[in-house]
Amino acid sequence: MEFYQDAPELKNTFHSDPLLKTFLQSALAPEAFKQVSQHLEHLGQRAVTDLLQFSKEAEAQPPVHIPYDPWGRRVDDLKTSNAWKQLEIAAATEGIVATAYERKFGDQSRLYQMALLYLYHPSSAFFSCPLAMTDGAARAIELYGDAGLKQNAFRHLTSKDPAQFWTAGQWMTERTGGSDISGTTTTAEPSNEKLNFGATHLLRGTKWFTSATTSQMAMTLARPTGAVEGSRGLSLFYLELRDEKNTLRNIEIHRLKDKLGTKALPTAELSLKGTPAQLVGGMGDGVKKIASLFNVTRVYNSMCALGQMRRALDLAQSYSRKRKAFGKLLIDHPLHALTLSDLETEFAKCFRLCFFVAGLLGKEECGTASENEKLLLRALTPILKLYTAKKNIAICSEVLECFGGAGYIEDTGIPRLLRDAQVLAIWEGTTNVLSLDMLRAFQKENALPAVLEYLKKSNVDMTEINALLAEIQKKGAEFQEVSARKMAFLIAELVAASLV
Ligand code: MFK
Repeated sequence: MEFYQDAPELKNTFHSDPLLKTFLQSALAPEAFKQVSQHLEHLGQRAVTDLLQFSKEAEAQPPVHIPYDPWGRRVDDLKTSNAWKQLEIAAATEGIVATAYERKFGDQSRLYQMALLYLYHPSSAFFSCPLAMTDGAARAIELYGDAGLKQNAFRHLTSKDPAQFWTAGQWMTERTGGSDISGTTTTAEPSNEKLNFGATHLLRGTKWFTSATTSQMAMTLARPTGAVEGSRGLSLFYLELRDEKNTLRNIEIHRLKDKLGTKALPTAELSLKGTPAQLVGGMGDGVKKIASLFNVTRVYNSMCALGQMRRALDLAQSYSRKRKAFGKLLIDHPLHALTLSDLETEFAKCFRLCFFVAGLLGKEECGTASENEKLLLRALTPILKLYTAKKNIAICSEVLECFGGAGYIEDTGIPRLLRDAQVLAIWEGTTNVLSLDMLRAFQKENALPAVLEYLKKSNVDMTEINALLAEIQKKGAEFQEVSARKMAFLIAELVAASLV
């Protein structure tokens, strides 16, 4: 009889994740744990049944940009698959964003919501990306929005009703830069005319990356008339992309980006041609205000990396129990077993870090964080994001290898893990930009003492970090900058060790 290899198998991703269960059991009150675990059990089942199927279908039917109607009128329609729409419906009904704002379990609601995201992401074909921006926009509106935004947009962003649910885009990147946004050329001209949805300005400019351009609203940066050059002159704006007839509001879509991965996610390049927009939180401080948004999306980025690591490892673990080589299962080869066990150790470090930071975020949002916890959150957010993104790439690459040649073949689904992993190290800030953001937190907000105090209390071995800090003290600012990345990884390792 001919030999055919059995495929790896996925089981309910909540049941098959002892780390998640144990963590939540220790972090939540018994009644909260009971309710949360029931929901996660349900989502864990969907993650290996209908959602998994939708994610495969969405990947197989990527979005299409239709610039003109048959008669030559500019329409800029973005067609997405039915599966992509189903993933949005599931996100709304499962409350992947809403759970964080219902705050049913007070400051522990973020843990619940992030656990949902962690299970949802690997079977979402990156619908998690629009959700990240949706959550970030909800947070920015909570902090800076007026009553109108809170009653309207915020209510949609945090709805569990698919008919009411909105997603948001975050449009920062222009041709001049994604990391350095000081060269933003989009202008905002005040308008005396009565505009829709409380819009105050008309925006003109080009946005180079706008993910989830099918979203109903976006937060963006623009330079109001008369504002200074550089990032100091930028303000934060809210806009609704389409009018009642579903026509884009003076927005022209140039094209969809042909990306390395995240193929189901519509990411467009577009021009704003007098697009109505509402100033959020008053004039100026645009970067600072949009930071409230990207600090949330950075935690999402890490949770997505974590979910993806888990999925990759689940597949490799299953395969190692189905695939035989040299007369025995892969898992019975000590070297293969050790490789998997080392990857699990790396995953576990990321898991602890992710949920630690999610816990701090929940406390900050609910006003229960101490001053030191706020500083810890500020410093650890970029550190977590850069660390988990890199670990995910390394784990996905190694898992691909665990499948041998099959891991290199598209229709096994394994190569997509690696392609998609790569975006997480870029999206919402590269490793170096985030390392420098950690330094910004140390310098501008004096967050280093809070980090050191936390580490000291945790009794981790601080020899290496103390030596690095002493060297920086001696050699000065330039050396501090080139050491930023090393320091970020070192702190990530120490905090992870403190959480064992
Ligand atoms: C999922 C699929 C995706 C599909 C494909 C997408 C591909 C990728 C597309 C992209 O382009 S992703 C890239 C997105 N870009 C970013 O995430 C931005 C990265 N850059 C940074 O984070 C820079 O550090 C930053 C733009 C913030 C630097 O800007 P500035 O203006 O030079 O910073 P500055 O002057 O230090 O900070 C201005 C204010 O904001 C300061 O406050 P003050 O006015 O009170 O002094 C800062 O403290 C504050 N700030 C900056 N970063 C902050 C922050 N506050 C809190 N948290 C932060 N992280």
